[in-house]
Amino acid sequence: MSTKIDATRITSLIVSSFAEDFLADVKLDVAIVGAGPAGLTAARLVASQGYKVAVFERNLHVGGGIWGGGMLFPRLVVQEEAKALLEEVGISLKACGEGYYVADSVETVSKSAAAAIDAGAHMWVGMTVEDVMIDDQQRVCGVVLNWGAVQKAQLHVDPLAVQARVVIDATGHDCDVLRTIERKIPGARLDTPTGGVVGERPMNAALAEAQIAELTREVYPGVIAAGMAVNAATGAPRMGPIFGGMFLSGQRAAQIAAQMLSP
Ligand code: 48F
Repeated sequence: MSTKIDATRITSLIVSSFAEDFLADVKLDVAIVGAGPAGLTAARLVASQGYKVAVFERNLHVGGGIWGGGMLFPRLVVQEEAKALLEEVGISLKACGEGYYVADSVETVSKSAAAAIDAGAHMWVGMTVEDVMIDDQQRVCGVVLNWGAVQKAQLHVDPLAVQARVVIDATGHDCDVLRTIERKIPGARLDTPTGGVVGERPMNAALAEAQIAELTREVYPGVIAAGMAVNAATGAPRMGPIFGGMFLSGQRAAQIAAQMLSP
């Protein structure tokens, strides 16, 4: 039997499928903001434990800073400590000696995203988290979403809210969720050296990679910071195109989220 193509049937399939899936995500265990290496790794590892996880990414594509590698050379370097996290999703690594490995950016994004989806995480692209929801104790209990295109066009459009027991700020250098909390919750104290967003320091790859998994933590009640977001929040240095720390931070964020969710 051949399919009879009907444009309005296509429209209704797109709208009804979107509505059905989005409504299923209005109450989540974990909302992950940002689909870079830290967010994708956290998504895979929390979803694989059976939790309901969604990733919200403001761009129409996932992968964050992986695509551009170092200065648009689409390659990334990882160190021995992170090797297993890439290999377990099938990413081929070229061993370069002294504990260095090189991965292809396109393969890394594709396989990291596919593995997160296969583990049960839902991906929402083109959606910006523009605010958080708080409860009466000022704990973050969800994210507030708008279309990335609405934000870019600066349209006056009210957002929609999604409840989450845990939010992971994996927004990279921006640490957008934490900056929103700092700006909008009077008296909010973040678990950082200053109680606020310190801002990332200049590059020190060795120090940044050594610290990042350890720094990954619940920075504000209900919010874990992971990846570059935790470095930016706590005043740690940037590391450039060595990415192992991002995967390790995503792994740590998933462990902390599971602890926060366990009864
Ligand atoms: O920047 P990104 O890849 O963050 P990461 O996982 O990894 C950092 C590395 O890529 C690189 C590095 C490695 O050494 O330093 O920079 O910490 O991914 C962050 C994602 O978050 C999205 C953004 O588009 C990107 O894809 N994002 C940022 N703010 C928002 C957001 C927001 N408010 N709502 C939704 N997505």
